[in-house]
Amino acid sequence: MTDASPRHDWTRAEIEALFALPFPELVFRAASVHRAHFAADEVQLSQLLSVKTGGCAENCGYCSQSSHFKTGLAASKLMAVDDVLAAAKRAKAGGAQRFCMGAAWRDIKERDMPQLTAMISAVKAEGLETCATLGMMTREQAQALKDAGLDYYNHNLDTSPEYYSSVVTTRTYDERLDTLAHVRAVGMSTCCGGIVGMGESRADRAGLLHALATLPEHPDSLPVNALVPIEGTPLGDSAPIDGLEFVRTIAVARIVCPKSMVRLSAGREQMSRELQALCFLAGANSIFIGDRLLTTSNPKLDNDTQLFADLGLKPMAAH
Ligand code: SAM
Ligand code: DTB
Ligand code: SF4
Repeated sequence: MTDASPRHDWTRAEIEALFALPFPELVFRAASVHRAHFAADEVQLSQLLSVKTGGCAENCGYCSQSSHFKTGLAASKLMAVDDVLAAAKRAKAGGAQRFCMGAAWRDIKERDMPQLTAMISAVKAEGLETCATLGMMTREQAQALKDAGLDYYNHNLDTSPEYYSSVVTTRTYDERLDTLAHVRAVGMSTCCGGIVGMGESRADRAGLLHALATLPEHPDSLPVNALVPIEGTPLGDSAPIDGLEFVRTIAVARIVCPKSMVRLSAGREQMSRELQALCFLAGANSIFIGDRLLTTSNPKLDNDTQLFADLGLKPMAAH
């Protein structure tokens, strides 16, 4: 039987062995670990808003917002606080517990800090959990965002250390790890995961989960995104990941980071209800709701409400 206590000494060989288990055995083990730490019928609900879209200096090969690729996306400036607040109120009314503000930046510029801190404080005052994903930042900036009321910072490792430079060359894995260290140092919660379906191997998926499971603290939230192929990007023609392999990735994430909220993230619109149900069975216990992610679409709230009713799932109370 798989031990449900968190461990930080996972080896890659152990993680690869989990991936190689017979599918029913892997899902059974993940479902058992899930039940040791969570009510298996409860799902955490987050909602995204792109507060600054496009024109990004990084060259992430999956992203619609990189200025390196012609994706046809119009760039826009940082949104006004009132407009962000209005979107947060709509998200809360739709059932979101956590509101995540995303910006297409390589890193945070000091000149934007006053507007960011005002935005975070306003959303927090609405009674929502706050999350932001704004690129790299210094420890001082992390502290200022926390002081403004930021609960979570999303910063993904995206793939294995070895495959990383096949996807992005304008920053290093170590730079990602540095920002995550700043987030932990100021006592903020981390949201950190990756993307599958970028042409990586199963060994790379194991490598990503190994990197996450051997962090000094496991991510509080662990998003597993299925690549949404964007025309004009280097990964725009990628074939979709096999559904069963996606479920395996969720299941292994649940086992190696047993207390994390494992989020079934981007790519849900392209998945059948049955595939999503398998993901919940394999230990996913968080999703994005609302009909938009950052620049791409997400299932309509009515469809998710119906899915939850049909599966007997309910929203998790905010932490
Ligand atoms: N610019 C910041 C950064 O990269 O950290 C924050 C925003 S960025 C869009 C947040 C995350 O979204 C990325 O790390 C990546 O994991 C995910 N993402 C972006 N484009 C995606 C796509 N086309 N399909 C799946 N996930 C994607
Ligand atoms: C995460 O891991 N996935 C979210 C959130 N963190 C910021 C973003 C998904 C973006 C999907 C592509 C888009 O809509 O642009
Ligand atoms: Fe910029 Fe983030 Fe997109 Fe990379 S993923 S290009 S850093 S917005």
